[in-house]
Amino acid sequence: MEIREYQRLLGNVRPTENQLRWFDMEMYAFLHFSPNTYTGLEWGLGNEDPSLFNPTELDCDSWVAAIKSAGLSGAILTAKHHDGFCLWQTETTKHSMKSSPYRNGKGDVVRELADACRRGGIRFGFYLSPWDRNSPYYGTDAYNDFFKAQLTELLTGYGDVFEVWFDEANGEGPNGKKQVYDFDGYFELIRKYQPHAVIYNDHSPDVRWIGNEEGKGRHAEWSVVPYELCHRLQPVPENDPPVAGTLSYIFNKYDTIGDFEQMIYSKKPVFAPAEVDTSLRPGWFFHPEQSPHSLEHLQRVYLSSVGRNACLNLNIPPMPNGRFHPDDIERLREFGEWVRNTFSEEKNLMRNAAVTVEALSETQRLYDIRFDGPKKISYVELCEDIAMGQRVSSFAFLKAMWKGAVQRFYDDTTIGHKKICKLDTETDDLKFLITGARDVPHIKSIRIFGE
Ligand code: FUL
Repeated sequence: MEIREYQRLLGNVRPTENQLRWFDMEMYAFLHFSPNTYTGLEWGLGNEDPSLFNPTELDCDSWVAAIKSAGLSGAILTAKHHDGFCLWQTETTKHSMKSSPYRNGKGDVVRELADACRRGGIRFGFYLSPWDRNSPYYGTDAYNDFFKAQLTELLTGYGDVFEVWFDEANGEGPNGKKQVYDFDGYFELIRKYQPHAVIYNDHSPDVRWIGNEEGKGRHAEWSVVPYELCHRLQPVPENDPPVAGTLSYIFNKYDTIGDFEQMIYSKKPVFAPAEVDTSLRPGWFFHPEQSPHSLEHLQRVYLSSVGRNACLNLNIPPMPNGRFHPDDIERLREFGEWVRNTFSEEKNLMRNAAVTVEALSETQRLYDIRFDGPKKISYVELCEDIAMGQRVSSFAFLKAMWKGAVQRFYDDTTIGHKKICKLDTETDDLKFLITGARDVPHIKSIRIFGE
């Protein structure tokens, strides 16, 4: 296949409806809550006494209020972490709320959160750890049935689910054995009971890991990546290889997984966008000696996730009493305020700009944006119409100078669902130049923020 033709093919790999809906959520909360909250561990051992788990002041409506103040649009709770303790009324094990003093063994944190999310108008999702350090079945075939029974309870008993989160930590179980997970079987149950949910997994067909837990996105973030990363979806069709080769050496952590130079070795490109998961505090679980990250840190994370063609899954760890720490509540509020103020429609300079678009070639465009006077520009937010595929591979900003001269002062790579560029410049005539694209570029919106 000709290089140009293969580029066009890559630029036309389309997202599913579920992925488009997920992308538009942009930011949601992660909630790590388990016996670890009481023991100070990050990975529980599985032999914790269930009576430790007793969030006497639990109030999921207050969680939802704090989550909404940060502008987050959903919440994903650790229904079960690696220690195996279940935060719902499961029939599968006694290592659960049934053995906790909370509400005399009748408590159900999953239900309290799912109901609070519905009341507050945000979406609900759950994390269910395949690695289970408590289950006696772990390391045997029976474990996959046990896990599927847990999954089925969560998928059928708590209303709509927007995302199911599986990590791939796979250590020893109580019998010292490792488990071979039946991910195909797990995915099938999710499709059956929650057809509108996306699945997060290191190798997921829907949403993949960004490759680090520090809140950092890639400089060039392509949603279209080698199928070989998401190999559990279905076998690669033998007679359908755009370009033959193997990508077994490429993993989510690589910076270049979606670049053309990598994609030419893939047997099949797929649309599998990235999620940035990171914590408001250094740990995933609450530790009294830790503090929330600074507002500046959260701003950088926002620009590096939502602003780089990914969604942000921001962890907020509840305290042992079941409340968020007041410092966390305050930081979330400040962050939400910053996003709302900085990217407010009122500050969008495009509202009073005159724009012309010129097609320089099939894949190159020049947008000339003229304001009614010199403007200080802090950020430009670009969105592609990714329903058609992700296409732009390089772009630049230029500004008009004295006597018709033009200065090129900013160069970048991909756009995708959303790209936020920090400019810090002043001009009355900004030029947005698309220098490369995999197929005809479709820009859905341009917003320019400043004064
Ligand atoms: C990892 C887990 O091992 C951590 O404990 C945490 O849950 C993180 C989000 O995923 O794989």
